[in-house]
Amino acid sequence: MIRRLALLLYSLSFINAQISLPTFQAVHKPHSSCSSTSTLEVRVATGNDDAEEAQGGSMYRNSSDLELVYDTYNNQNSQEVGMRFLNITIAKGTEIKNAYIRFTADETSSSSVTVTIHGEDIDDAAQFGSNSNNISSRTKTSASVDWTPDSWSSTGATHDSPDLTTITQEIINRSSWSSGNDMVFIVTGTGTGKRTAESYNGSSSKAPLLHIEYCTP
Ligand SMILES: [Ca+2]
Ligand SMILES: [Ca+2]
Ligand SMILES: [Ca+2]
Repeated sequence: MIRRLALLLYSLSFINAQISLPTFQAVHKPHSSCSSTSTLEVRVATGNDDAEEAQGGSMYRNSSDLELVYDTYNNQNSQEVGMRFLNITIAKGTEIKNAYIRFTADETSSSSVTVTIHGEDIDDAAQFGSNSNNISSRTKTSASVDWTPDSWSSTGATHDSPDLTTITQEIINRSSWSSGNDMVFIVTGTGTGKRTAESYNGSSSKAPLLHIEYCTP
């Protein structure tokens, strides 16, 4: 009886090994398509490529800074902030390895704040217009990333968003995405905290910078 049980267990473990081997290989598929990575960095390049939309919907495209996201100025209050990056020369479906937006502090702030970053779910994002709700009316990606920034304690210091790979990948994977299209990211939030970043209008050389690392075939 014991011998039969041992045999049974032995055959079960053999079958198990036969079954589990291909599964193991499928899970640990080597990334042979990604022999090296390339980096693309694109900074906001015109005044209307970064913008704030007031809680009431009015557009403010030439502000010298981008409050992420609460701004008492002119009752902007809980803003939606948009940034558009031109000429993203990455082919459709390319595997994204890392992505973030680098902000430069225009003012210091340590208030408690959490913001949410989405992309615009579109093939080729348009420049921000002056019509009401020009940012909030855009379709956002399913992917989003929450960000609770550390204190910004000196002006001119740079601060990177968390990894935005999921958002970037969703846009790059769109069926009609093509290399050279333009990409928009949108920052929203709740509460009355903020971090104040440079805009293009405040300092063109310190405007938000999109950094993407992607697989080179
Ligand atoms: Ca602007
Ligand atoms: Ca300012
Ligand atoms: Ca502003």
